[in-house]
Amino acid sequence: MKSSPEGAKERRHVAYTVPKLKDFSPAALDKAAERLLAALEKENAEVKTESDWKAFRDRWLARKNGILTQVNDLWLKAAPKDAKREVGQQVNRLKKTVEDTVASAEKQSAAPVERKTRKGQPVVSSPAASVLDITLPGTRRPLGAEHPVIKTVNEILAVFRNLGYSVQEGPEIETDYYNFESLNFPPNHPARDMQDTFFIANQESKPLRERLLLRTHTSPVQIRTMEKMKPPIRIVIPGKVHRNDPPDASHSPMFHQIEGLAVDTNITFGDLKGTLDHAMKALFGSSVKTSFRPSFFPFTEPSAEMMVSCFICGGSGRRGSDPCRPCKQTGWIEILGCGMVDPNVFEFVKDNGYDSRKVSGFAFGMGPDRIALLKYGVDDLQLFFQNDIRFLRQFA
Ligand code: 2U9
Repeated sequence: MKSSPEGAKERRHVAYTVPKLKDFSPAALDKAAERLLAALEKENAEVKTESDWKAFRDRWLARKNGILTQVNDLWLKAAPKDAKREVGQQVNRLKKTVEDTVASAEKQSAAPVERKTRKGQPVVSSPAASVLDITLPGTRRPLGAEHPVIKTVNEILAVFRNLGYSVQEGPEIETDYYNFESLNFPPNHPARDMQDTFFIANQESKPLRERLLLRTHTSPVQIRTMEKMKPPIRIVIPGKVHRNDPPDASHSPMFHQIEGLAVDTNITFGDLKGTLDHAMKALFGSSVKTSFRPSFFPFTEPSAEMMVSCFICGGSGRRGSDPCRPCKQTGWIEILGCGMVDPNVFEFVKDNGYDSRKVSGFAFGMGPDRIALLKYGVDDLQLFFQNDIRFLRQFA
């Protein structure tokens, strides 16, 4: 109720009063009810502040001389016997409407309560918030779930934690030194092209090894860890990595890796095979077999690729009468690359006890996105990164 003088002038000339009824016919009653409800709507719209609301409420609901009380007296009590029931129903309907209108008017009239946010800015909230109607349904916040790739990463990390490995992580934006040079990729060595990535701009003024890029593998974290921790170490390193590859069903400019490193006195290739064979049985079931075939990586010598017997077709290469697509009917799935740490790599951390005459180590690297594709029978890597809840919630 705007307390400005002109509002008063405007309301004064149209204030509604409850008329005495002479004609109690349904039509006359409807007419009278209509006029009353019109006045109610009009006055309700004028309720702006709390005090407006109080005046509005009292005018319509006051036990003594409120409009509803007058209606009771002038219409119901005054109605002849045969019209009592009809008038009674009409008056009850009006009563309900008036009470609901007054109640809801309170909500929009309530003056904003001055509440301070933690940062001290005023929070404008209506006291309606204070009279919380707990019967109202809450705003259901759908509980998210672990992303299938993260679920796979955590399953793999759990296997190595149980073997006494600690999880190390590091920066996605790396220097040329940690991502390439310290991992036996000399400056301008063609092997670098196998791991082309995204280079941070305007670095030309810096020495090459300090130039920043998006890491192409999590191996830099192993170097950073060996600079901090003396041998023996057993670490696994999960994380996002980047390659300058166009996205398709099996490639993405951003994907995940889990690498591992174990360095101690007299670590052998046998330790590598035993450790990975155990890990694969823990991950894919005790019946899976592992097989290693020679390979090459700049930071390991000798190097190998490790296959596991297909955990989808059991190694037969067939699923019933159909060919097993995940293992391309070979019965084997290539899971990771590995090898004995190249002594050249230890050169970069020899001051911290990594003397390749005294210690040796093995390392491995796998792509958990690809393992998740196989595990969940998904044939398009992009589905993992498009954030389509309809797809992702299947893995909840
Ligand atoms: C240090 C020493 C050795 C990490 C290794 C691999 C083999 C490997 C691939 C897995 C999936 C890359 O994303 S992928 O295609 N990685 O096959 N990674 S050995 O060797 C290291 C790392 C750090 C200090």
